[in-house]
Amino acid sequence: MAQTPPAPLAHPAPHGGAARPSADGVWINWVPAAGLVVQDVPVPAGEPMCAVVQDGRIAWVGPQLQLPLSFQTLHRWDARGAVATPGLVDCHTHLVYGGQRANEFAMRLAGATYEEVARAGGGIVSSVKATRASTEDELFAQAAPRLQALLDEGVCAIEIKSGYGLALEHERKQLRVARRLGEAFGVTVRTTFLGAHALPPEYAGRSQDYTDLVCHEMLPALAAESLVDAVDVFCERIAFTLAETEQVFQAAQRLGIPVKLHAEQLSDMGGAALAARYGALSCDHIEHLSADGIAAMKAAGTVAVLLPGAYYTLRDTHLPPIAQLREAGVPMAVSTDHNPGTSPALSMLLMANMACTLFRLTVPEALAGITTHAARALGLQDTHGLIAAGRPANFVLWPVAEAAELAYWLGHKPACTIVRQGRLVANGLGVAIAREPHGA
Ligand code: DI6
Ligand code: FE
Repeated sequence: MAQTPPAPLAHPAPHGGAARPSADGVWINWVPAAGLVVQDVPVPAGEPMCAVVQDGRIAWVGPQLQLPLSFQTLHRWDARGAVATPGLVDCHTHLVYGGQRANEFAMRLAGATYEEVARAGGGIVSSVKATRASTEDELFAQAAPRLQALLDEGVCAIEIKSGYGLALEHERKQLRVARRLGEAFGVTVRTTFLGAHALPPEYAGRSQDYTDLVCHEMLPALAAESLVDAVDVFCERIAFTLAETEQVFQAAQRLGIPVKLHAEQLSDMGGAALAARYGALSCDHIEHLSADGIAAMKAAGTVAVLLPGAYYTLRDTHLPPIAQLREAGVPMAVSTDHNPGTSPALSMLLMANMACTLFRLTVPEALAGITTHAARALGLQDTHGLIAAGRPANFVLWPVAEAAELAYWLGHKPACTIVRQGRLVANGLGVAIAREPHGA
């Protein structure tokens, strides 16, 4: 199939990135959120912590009083007792799309179900029309403020899926916009190819033909352009069958690309067990996940990604099997699932709140869910999701008295101080350089 060679990616950087000041120095006087900080020496309870940032990476983390001599002369940033978390990780989003779907929100309020809206020609396919009709620059301009809203709340890594193009050139457009957003905003973006999201109208009744196109043309072409960090499928009655899902996974495997799955959202399709057999990074939604699915995920080290925004928006009542996941020791991540149909959510803290209130996660589980486990769901467990030596400096200082406040407030965006990719990108706390020794 003849393709116009893609133009080189543009690199406009009006949104931060290298223009922001370096965060190098010693960050003193903060309190770690439990379990999210790996210190280099043991820390007596209540002792203020400090982290050394050098060349944009964390060089050392530990109690302030034990700061190694070699770092004593670096300048200091005084966090004045703020609570620190790693940079948040939003591990499941459909952030790049044309238009919006408030009309469907109204239809559902009038009684239509998500499946009915989809079968009536709304749903994903209506976003496909708007996405196909948009240029790369238009998609960038529409997604930018959404990304900014997430970044303002401390997101330092984000997954962005395709899946509203459903044809090579339009899927490419979405993935290129995702990459450009990462570069322009100075944030880690992991792209996921979700060509198997819905059957495009021109393939109506020809599901196998479209699956073949996804496997044999779209995925190999986009992978060759380095646009695909992972491959996802919507495995569902209204989307792709288990057999079609496996074909896509096989295509990903041939290219050495990791997989993840929209699994058991509306029904138990056996998708999680299949995904686990392919060593999936994550199975997402999983409201209808079975005991077999849980066991397979545990054995494969697959992360369970909980999406309370979609559960809430669809007014779902079938809870994911949280107690069983917890008992099995399957890591649980929490994400926005930002998309125009089922989760127009733009706050990770709100998702943490909903994960607690709707799904009964504990606060530490929810906070690990939006950091450590979310990083694992993207294969970023060695670089993101923990404050630890050797990693790029991505952390957030919060103006709260205790970490539980991060999941407690509803719809409040605390003015935080954010270090992203080693740069001070927001400073709501007004952290200033303090030159006194030991932050006295
Ligand atoms: N599951 C979802 O929650 C979104 N996609 C998916 O596979 C919904 C996408 C949409 O309605 O636009
Ligand atoms: Fe989704």
